[in-house]
Amino acid sequence: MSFAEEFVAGLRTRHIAPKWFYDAEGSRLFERICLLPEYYPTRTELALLDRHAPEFAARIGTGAEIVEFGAGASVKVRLLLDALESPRRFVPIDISGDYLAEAAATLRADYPGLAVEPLAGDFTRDLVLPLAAGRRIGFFPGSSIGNFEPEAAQALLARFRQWLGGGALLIGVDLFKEPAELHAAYNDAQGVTAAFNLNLLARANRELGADIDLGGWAHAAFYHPPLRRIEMHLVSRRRQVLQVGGERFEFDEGDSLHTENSYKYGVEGFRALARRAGFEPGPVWTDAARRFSLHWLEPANPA
Ligand code: AVI
Repeated sequence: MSFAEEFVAGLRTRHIAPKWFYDAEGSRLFERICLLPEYYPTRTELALLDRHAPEFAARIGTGAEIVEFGAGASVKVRLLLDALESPRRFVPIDISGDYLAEAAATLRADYPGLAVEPLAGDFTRDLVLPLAAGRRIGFFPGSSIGNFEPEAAQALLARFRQWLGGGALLIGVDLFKEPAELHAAYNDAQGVTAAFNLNLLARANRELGADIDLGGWAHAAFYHPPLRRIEMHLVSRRRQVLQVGGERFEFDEGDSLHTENSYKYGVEGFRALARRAGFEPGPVWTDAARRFSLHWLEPANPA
C-alpha cells in the first residue's frame, strides 16, 4: 500500500506503521536523533562495531557482499567496510529512495573499488535482490528489529535468512534497561524526537495535500514494562476534524494516533526469537553497561 492509502487507513484504525516516518525530512531528523545525548543506542552500537570490527571481518571473510537492511545514511557499515578484506559489493536497501541515492553516491566516492548497488524499496514486502556476488552477509543495525511486533520480527528474520542464501546476519538489538533511561531516549530535551514524530503529519500535508495544524498535536512516548516496549503516539490537543483523501476523521482532545513501538529485548530472549526464525545464534557482543547488543546469526540449515 502507498503512504496515501496507509495514512488514511491509519486515521481510521488510529495506528500508522513507523516506516512512514522516513521520507527525506524524516530520515534527516532520525540522523539528528542518533546524535542526541539521550539517545544511547547509536553511539553504543558504533563503539561496539569499532571495537570488534576485526572479529567481524574475520567471520565475514574475503570478497564478501554486504546487504544492509534499512541503510539510511550508511554510516555504521563504514566501520565494517573499513575492516573487510576486498569487499565485493554493498547493497543498501532503504524505503527512502532519494536519501539512499545520496548516501550511495558518497559511498562510491569514498570506496572506489566497491560496487555500491542501492535498492530502494520496502524490505517488509517482496523485494527482488540481485544475484549474490560472493558470500552474502546481512547487516541490520540500529535495533530496527525492535520496531516490529515480535511475530513480525520473527517473520522478517526468516525472510532475511532466505535472502541471505546461507550467509550470516549481523544484527543490532537494543536491550531492556532502567525505564527512566529508556524514557529519556525518546523524550529528548531538544525536541528532535517530537519533531520526528510530528513529521508524519507534516509529510501528509506535503504529499497528500492534508491541512493538518501541527500545533494541534503533541508528541507522547513512554515505556510499557509488561510489553517491554516504548510506545510513541501523536495526541490530539483539542477536538478537531482532519480531512484527508476526501474523508473526514474526528479526534477528541486526548485521542491518539499510535505511530511506533520500539521493543527492547534480553539477550537470551532475542536468541530464542532468532532460533524460531531458523537461525543458529552465534556470539553476542554487548557494552559494559549492557545497553545494546550485536548478534551474529548463522542459518540453522544452510541451503
Ligand atoms: C529506527 N528505530 C530503531 C528507532 C527506535 O529507537 O526505535 C526509531 C526511533 N524512534 C524514536 N526515536 C528513534
